[in-house]
Amino acid sequence: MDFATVSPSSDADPFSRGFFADPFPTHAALRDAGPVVRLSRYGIWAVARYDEVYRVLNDWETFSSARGVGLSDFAKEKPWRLPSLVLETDPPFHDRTRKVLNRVLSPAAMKTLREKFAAAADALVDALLERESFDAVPELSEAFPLAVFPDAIGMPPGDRHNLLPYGNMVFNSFGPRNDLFNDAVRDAAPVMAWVQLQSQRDQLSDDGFGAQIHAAVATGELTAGEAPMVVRSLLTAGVDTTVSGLGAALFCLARFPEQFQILRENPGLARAAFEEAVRFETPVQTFFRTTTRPVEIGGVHLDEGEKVLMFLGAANRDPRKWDLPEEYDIARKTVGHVGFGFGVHACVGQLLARLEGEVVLQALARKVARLEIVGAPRRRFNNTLRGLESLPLKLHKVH
Ligand code: OVM
Repeated sequence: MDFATVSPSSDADPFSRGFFADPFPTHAALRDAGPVVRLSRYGIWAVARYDEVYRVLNDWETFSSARGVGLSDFAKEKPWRLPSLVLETDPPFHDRTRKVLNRVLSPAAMKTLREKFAAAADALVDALLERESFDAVPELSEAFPLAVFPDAIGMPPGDRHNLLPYGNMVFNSFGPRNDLFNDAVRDAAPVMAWVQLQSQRDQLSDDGFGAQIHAAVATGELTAGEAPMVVRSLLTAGVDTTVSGLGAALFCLARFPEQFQILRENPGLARAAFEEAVRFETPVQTFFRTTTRPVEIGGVHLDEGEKVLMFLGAANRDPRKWDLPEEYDIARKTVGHVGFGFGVHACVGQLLARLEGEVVLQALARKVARLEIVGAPRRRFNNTLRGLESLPLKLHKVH
C-alpha cells in the first residue's frame, strides 16, 4: 500500500483572516484528519495533535530549524532578514548562543528583577483602577512590557515603541508573503536600522541583559559580530510575545469570572493562572521545521527537505491530551503544554515572561474585585501570534 496516496490532505488556509478569527474548528479538523496532514495550498505538512507536535519539537536532528522556522525554506529562498543565531540554527552551533542566553535569563537573573517588576505592576494597576474604563491592550498588555523590558535590556530611552512594529514584522514573516506580511514590512527599513543600532554595545547600559550578552565576547563565547545579533534576538522575541500573553491572561480572567475569584482568594495562583492562559490562548500559535531526512509520522512518509508546520495552539487543546481543553482552569496541571515550545529551542525567555505575567496577575488579584469587559474586544491578526488589538476593560475596586 502506498501511504503517500492516502495521507490526509486539507485545503485549509491557516494564515487567513477567517482562520485567525476562529481557528478552533480547523484545529479540530486537522487533529482528526490524522497524525500528519498535507496542506495542499502551501505544499507542506502539518501536525496538530499533541503527541506529534511534541515529537517534532523534541527531535531537532530530523526536524531542523536551520532552514528557517517559517514557511520559507532558507535552502531555496534568501531569508527575509539575517537569520537569528539562536532561533534559526541547529546544534552544535545553536548551543553556543543559547548557553549565553540561558545564563542572562537564568533564575538568578530573574531574582534581581522581581521587586522592580512587582512595583511597576502595582503602580500600573493602581493608576488603571482610577480610570472609568480603558483599553487593556495598549494600556496594560503593551504598557507593562514596555515599562519593564527595555530597562532590563539596558536600552537607551526613546523610541521604545518601535519594538512593537518590529516584533509584528518578524512574527508575520514566519508565514506566507500575504497581505499581513506585506503590510507589516512596508516601512520596515527605518525600524530594522533602529533595532540594529540598539543592539550595539555603546547604546546599552552597563547593567542590563544587553551588556551581559556583549560581555560574552570577552570570555570568547561570542564574536564581536555575533553579540549584537544575540541582543537582536531578545529585542525581537521579548515584547510582542509577552504582550499577547498578558492580553490572553486578562481576556481569560475577564471571560471566566469564577476563575478570577479563585485567584483573588489565593494570589499565590497568579503564576499558574498565567501559565494556563498561555496554554489556553497559545500566544505563539505556530512554528515550522524542515526535515533533514526521509521520516515516517503515523505511517505517512515525508521526504527530506519538507516543511512541517507545528500547530502549538491545536496541541494545547488536543482532547487526546487534555481534559476539558476549552475550559480556562487555573488549578489545571498545565505541565507539558507547548506554549513555550519544548526541546533545545524551548523559549529561552520563559522565566521572564512568567515573571511579567505573575506580577501583573498578583497586582490584579490583590487590588481588583472584578474585571468587566465594557466594549467589543477585537483580535489582532498576525501570521504567528494570536492576540488582541483592543480589550475595553473596567477594573472594579475592592471596597
Ligand atoms: C530571534 C527570535 C525571533 C522571534 C522569535 C523567537 C520565539 C526568536 O530573533 O531569535 O523566539
